[in-house]
Amino acid sequence: MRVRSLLASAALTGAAVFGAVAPAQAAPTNDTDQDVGALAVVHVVLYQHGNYGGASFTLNGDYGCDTNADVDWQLGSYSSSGWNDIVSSFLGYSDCQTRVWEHDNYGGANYGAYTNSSYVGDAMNDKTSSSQNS
Ligand SMILES: [Ca+2]
Ligand SMILES: [Ca+2]
Repeated sequence: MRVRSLLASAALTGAAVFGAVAPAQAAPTNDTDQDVGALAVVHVVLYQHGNYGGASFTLNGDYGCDTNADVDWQLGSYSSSGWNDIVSSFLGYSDCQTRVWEHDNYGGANYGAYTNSSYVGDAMNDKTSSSQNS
């Protein structure tokens, strides 16, 4: 029940964020805000516990990541989705690697970028507030 309501809330938030992007900017450019919820191409699934356990939070978009190290997709705050300071592991998809950040808007300590991580480490456990996919 808790997971279901989190995802529903995330989908609504993501739709609002995505709707703000003009169609002309929807081409595969860098630093594009991610959609959240179970839609489109999955970039990364973040998990509440280590080893991909507990509740999950999915970030996605209309297309995947390219093969360059620069940032393709990002989400500057997890707060509106209810996922601030929860993430302990993640699984990447669509050629995306993930870097998680301690604070909103890619501030503080960071971990990554990795395709998968069964545990983000003691320094970043339950601290992720924003993330970037490259
Ligand atoms: Ca956790
Ligand atoms: Ca944090």
